[in-house]
Amino acid sequence: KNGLHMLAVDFGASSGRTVLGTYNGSRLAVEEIHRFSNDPVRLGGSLHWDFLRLFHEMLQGIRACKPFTAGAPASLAVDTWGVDYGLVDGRGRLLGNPYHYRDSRNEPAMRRVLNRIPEEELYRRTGIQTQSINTLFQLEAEGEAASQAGEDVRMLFMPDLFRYYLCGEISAEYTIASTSGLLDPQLRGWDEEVLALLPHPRAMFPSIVMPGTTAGSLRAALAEELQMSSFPVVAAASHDTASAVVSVPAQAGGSYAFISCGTWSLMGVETEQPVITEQSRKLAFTNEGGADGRIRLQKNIMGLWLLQECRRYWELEGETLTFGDMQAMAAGEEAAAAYVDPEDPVFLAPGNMPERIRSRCRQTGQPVPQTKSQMIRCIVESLAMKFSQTLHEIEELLGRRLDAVHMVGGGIRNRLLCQLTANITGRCVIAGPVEATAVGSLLMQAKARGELHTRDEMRQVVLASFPPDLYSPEDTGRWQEAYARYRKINANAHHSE
Ligand code: LRH
Repeated sequence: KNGLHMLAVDFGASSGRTVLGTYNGSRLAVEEIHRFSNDPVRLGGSLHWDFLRLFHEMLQGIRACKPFTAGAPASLAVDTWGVDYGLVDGRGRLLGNPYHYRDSRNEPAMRRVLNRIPEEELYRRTGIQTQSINTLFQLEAEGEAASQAGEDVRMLFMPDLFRYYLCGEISAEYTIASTSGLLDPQLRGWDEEVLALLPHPRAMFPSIVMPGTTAGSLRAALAEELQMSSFPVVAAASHDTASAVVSVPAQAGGSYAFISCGTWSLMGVETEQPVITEQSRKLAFTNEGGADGRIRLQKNIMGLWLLQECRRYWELEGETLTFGDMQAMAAGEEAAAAYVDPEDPVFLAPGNMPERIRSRCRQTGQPVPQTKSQMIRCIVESLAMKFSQTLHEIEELLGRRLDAVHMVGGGIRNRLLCQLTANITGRCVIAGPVEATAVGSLLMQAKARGELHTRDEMRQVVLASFPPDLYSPEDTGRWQEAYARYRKINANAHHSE
């Protein structure tokens, strides 16, 4: 195919993929050329990412593009999930295996930090919702050991780490750095006073680069190993969620909330400036960075993790279900039986998810899901309920009503989730693209090359290339009643801790 060939390497918390994009000046065609699972490894009591395996899979993905591109791609960019990082010493050696944000070390570290700075003040400075996974708390958990590792040690967020080993450039890309809880959201740079809460040397934190800049080119040794000529490596919006938001095909002037649906559900709006108020803190909204210096005012909702973890648990018990099976099972199940709060931190760690959900239902005096179908139905409806609640909260923070909900990412394959979201919010749901994160990466790479300039241009490309699916609200009266019940059951179910 003729056009500009670019590679998006997208690492999610449960799987990774390499997507080849071909841009012909008005449309973008995407093709997944390599896909692999991302399996966390428990080692000596800690939970880690298998960085070397992920790096290997990335190289496999680059290799796999050769037949399509007749040589090297025009550029490549890597994005990953948020908050995690690796430490690299002055000689370029990776110090240890990066920790998984679901490791249990973070919870006590969070409490230690909050003893040094009141939560209100930390939120006022950073605008980031207090979650144990935040890089700030992870670095605290790292403790003295890391600070003694030497003055030349650098902390690199996951996509920065991949980029460093690809092209040798050391920097912190803005959107991924914005997930850390270490930035001043107004300045869009490191918050010196927050960094000073940690024992780590200041020099550990590299300078910040804005998304859409070319970082360097593929290291000669890798080019040789891949038998390819070298090519530019771009720092796109390297936080997967920021990248997904780039591809939302909003109409000009439309007012909407986005939901990026993957392992997590990230729901929010883009704003020109951070929204940091007592109310936004209480409602646990976070202010992360967007692709063009805008702010993603959003909420990190536990998302399809609840289903993924049930599925993994059932597989261990001997029954393997596909996500298609699970969707069909939920669709045939009776509606509005029981709800949990998908924001409850009790669901964060890996483990026996079905039992945790049953126990929450028991504690709140609801019918306890007995069968797998009932369990799946409970999760999918709870998510849609949470989306509706979050929509109302966003409208409260902004002081205006939003017309539509854009859902993007792999989770929109769950059509029941999309339809329920329309029914419960009473708004039209516009779903697509499925490969939102990769599409966002490819658009930002085209921008780095000067092929695309504005967000509007990018939206035109997305609309022309990936026509979205529309879901209109149905049965709204009945769902309003169910929503009122959900609100009553989960009112302060965990905020009251
Ligand atoms: C989703 C995501 C989300 C959070 C979480 C840790 O993949 O990036 O935005 O940062 O991972």
